[in-house]
Amino acid sequence: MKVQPDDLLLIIDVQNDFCPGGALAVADGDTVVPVVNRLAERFDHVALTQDWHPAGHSSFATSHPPAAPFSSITMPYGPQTLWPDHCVQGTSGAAFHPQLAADKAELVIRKGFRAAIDSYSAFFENDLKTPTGLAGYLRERGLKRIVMAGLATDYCVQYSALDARRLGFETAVVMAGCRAIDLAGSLATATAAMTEAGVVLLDDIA
Ligand code: VGL
Ligand code: ZN
Repeated sequence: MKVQPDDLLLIIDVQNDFCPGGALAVADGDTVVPVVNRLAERFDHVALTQDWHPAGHSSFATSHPPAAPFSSITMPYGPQTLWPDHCVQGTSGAAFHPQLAADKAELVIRKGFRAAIDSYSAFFENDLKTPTGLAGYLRERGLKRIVMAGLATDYCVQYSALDARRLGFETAVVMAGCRAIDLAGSLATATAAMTEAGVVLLDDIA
């Protein structure tokens, strides 16, 4: 893939809580940092997402005793996996990885800040209809193609990529810059769903 001036690199949730030692650590999550930093040098437009939950968020298992982390419940908007408390607003776990080249980003989209609803996608919350504003930003700025990388492949990256396709954006995911949570085969399901939706899965961008 040749990077064009009106492409956006969207770096998903490269935050301390998704890296080793964090509250919802993704295996080798920190290894995406040098990859996404290298990608960021190639793009004229870079945006970041930041998972940003209030304490006591409804996606936390601790809000639904005695439910265990990684179990699933039904919320008014559908099934919801329950997570360990993570990315609580203002905590060091919610901060970007210290080596992430965040300065170049022209936009930071925070998501999951409504107590009653989770948000995996950079575009819509998990009710699939409350928008974050990212699509409007992209349209107003004339950015038509989105290249994504970050954490986690099978959750926030996947849902962001599927929504981007649904909204009509050309969408690619750079797999070298992603790592997965992989709950019960969720990585294989995610890559199949993304391919089916027309998301281009790239190994890397040289
Ligand atoms: C994520 C689970 C809960 C992600 C965020 O960034 O993939 N996963 N919150
Ligand atoms: Zn979250």
